[in-house]
Amino acid sequence: MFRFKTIAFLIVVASIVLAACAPAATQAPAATEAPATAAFGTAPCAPNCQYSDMVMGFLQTGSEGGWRAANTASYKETAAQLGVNLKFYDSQNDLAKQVAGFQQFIEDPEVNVIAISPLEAAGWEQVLKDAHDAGKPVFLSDRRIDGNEDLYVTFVGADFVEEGRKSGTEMCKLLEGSESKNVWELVGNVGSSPAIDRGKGFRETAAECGIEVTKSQTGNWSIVEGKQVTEAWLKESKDVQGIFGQNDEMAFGAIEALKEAGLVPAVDVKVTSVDATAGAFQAMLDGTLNVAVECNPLIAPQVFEAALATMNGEGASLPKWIPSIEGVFTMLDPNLKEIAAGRKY
Ligand code: GYE
Repeated sequence: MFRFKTIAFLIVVASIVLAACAPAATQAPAATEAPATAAFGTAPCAPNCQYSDMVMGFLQTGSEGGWRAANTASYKETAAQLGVNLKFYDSQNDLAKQVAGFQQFIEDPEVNVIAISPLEAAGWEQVLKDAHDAGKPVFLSDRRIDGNEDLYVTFVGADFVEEGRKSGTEMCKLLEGSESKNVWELVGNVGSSPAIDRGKGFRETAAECGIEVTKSQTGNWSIVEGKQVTEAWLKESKDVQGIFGQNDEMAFGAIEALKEAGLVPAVDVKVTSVDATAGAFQAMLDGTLNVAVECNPLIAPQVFEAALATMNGEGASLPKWIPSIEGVFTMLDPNLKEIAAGRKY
């Protein structure tokens, strides 16, 4: 009797000890809890994906000027530095080619993230849905699109409306005291978000000082077309006090046309541009361009960072817009030469 009690006592003690040591029985999840699904775009290597695991398909607009060249270099150089496998697609400023390239990357088994600088803002719904259905996260680079923001992870780029507002504010300062304030606008490619938004922002602040946009036409971001459009306008009328170039190249074209028409750019007719590439600094130092509103092309590091975070399961916590940092430069800036010397683009 005494021994059983001892054994029984020992068994009780043993079971208590064993219970303490045994791994907690995995509580079957309560019926209501859905299994934790990985955030969209999470890659198999998560949560320890490295840049060397990334194969990015990047759809560039084309090669329309200094800003675009700096943006393309930002992608190629940063990818090389980080060890990203970058598949670079040049859309040659052709929307149909850009859509075809996008579908190519959706079907390419190697590509695990897609970035695009959309030529136009509208018409991307179906392609983005296809990428989403294929499990490929999409990042908007430099230009936004109209439509359902759930179909892309984030937009890395500038506030183009604000760039337009800054241009309007600077043109107001330049035309202060001027009897007439007729301004001609050289617009980017029709349908693109920078063209739409810069025009909108410019009109907002320009109206505050009574500026009238009396002529507006696309110059497709190009120096040649910027010159041709301005030449044609100057044949019709010389009643212009300011020219708003939506990018540096079109403003350079206008400056040439003004000179050939016997007008002094930045004096007889004030000229402002957007981008602030090296060429714009030279024009300001030469005294032919009054103001350059910056648009930063060196955004690739932020796009790669967002893509890696997404591959590691953090896509859902990224903001829908990652803004780029930008300033305003004028030909009156006493340190312009030093600033120009320190610029990367
Ligand atoms: O201003 C212009 C380029 O999308 C912000 O495109 C970019 C614009 C830039 O062609 O120079």
